[in-house]
Amino acid sequence: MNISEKNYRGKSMLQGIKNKVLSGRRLTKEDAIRLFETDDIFTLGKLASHVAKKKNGNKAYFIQNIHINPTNICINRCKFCAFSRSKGEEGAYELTIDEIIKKLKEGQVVRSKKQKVDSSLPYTEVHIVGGLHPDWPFEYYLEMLANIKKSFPKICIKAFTATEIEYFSRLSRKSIYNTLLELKKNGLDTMPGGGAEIFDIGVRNQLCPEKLSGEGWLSVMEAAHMAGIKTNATMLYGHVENYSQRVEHLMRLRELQDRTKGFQAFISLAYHPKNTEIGGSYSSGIDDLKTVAVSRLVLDNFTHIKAYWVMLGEKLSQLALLFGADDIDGTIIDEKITHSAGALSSKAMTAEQLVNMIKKAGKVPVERDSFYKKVDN
Ligand code: V47
Repeated sequence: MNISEKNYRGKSMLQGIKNKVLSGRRLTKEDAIRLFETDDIFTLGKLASHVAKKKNGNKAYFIQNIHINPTNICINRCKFCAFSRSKGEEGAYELTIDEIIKKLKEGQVVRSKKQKVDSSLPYTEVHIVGGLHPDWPFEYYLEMLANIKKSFPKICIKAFTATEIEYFSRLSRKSIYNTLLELKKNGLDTMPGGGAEIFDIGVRNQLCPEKLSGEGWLSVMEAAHMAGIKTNATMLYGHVENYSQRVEHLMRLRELQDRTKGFQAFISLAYHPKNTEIGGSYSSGIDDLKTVAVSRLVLDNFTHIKAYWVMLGEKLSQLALLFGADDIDGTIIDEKITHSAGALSSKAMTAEQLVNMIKKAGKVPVERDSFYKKVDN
């Protein structure tokens, strides 16, 4: 590496970007690519941490939540997904509504024994996503929401990716907007950010040709925001994409957020390769930290950047709190999607473990609800 190349990748290349960040100016696509290309990970982390502190002080959020995946049967067989099965294939499953309620009640027993919380409110949030089931009618999902709300009136239901919503609108023969309103009427409170993957058409054709397009994902999210439903946003990285495609993805999210202000948090999802059709390798720790930091710097109109401990691992997500993240997600209870693809993290964490992780990173733990309001236990 010659001197000018070293400068390009090292400290001096970041000086202009540093000035922009410190004076609150918006980063361009070229700036963001440079940040990904830098070797100066410490300056990058410090800059991202500066922005995170401006937005959220020294706080780091977590939530007491549970993940439920009603079925892994899916008509789309995305090549990066190790969770989905075709109907009739070994390992395929589908839960009845009673089984879903039972799972929520089982979690309630575990938690109330250990933590002595109000037994009517085992978690503050249930996160529900699943495959696109070939036979379930739209009404099944409405019934699912309504029954959960009836059994647990205080729980917040964060459910269904944009991909599922678009599928439901085909099942119900309603517009996306009316489909969302119907779901909301039956108990849908917020939506997770899954299914975004990488918006670039070329990458999407390699990874998930049958899936809703990037444009489609963005327009479902826009409709959700118009319907008064807050959502998250994600980006799946570390498979076949390049930095430019990652940055373009972030730019598209930033542009939509400028218009709707409906995104609550952004989560970069580290690709896990085990048991998937495309295979490949795990992302490096440096790439994970860079991706968190660049997201924090580019998404200047997002209040929260989540370091999802399931995908980053407990130790790296703790470090990500010093690289621009302000949230590590939650207790989860039984994570299936990433663990099918070889996650090395545990499947669940207690609130005590999350608090401990945050404190040891020098941050102030704040238990939040689905809308980032502080929860007092
Ligand atoms: O939609 C699938 C991704 C997502 C793999 O909004 C994979 O708060 C890595 O969206 N390796 C589900 N990722 C997870 C998700 C999520 C998680 C936590 C919080 C929130 C939130 C959202 O996981 C899928 C897909 O994009 N995924 N397979 C894999 N092999």
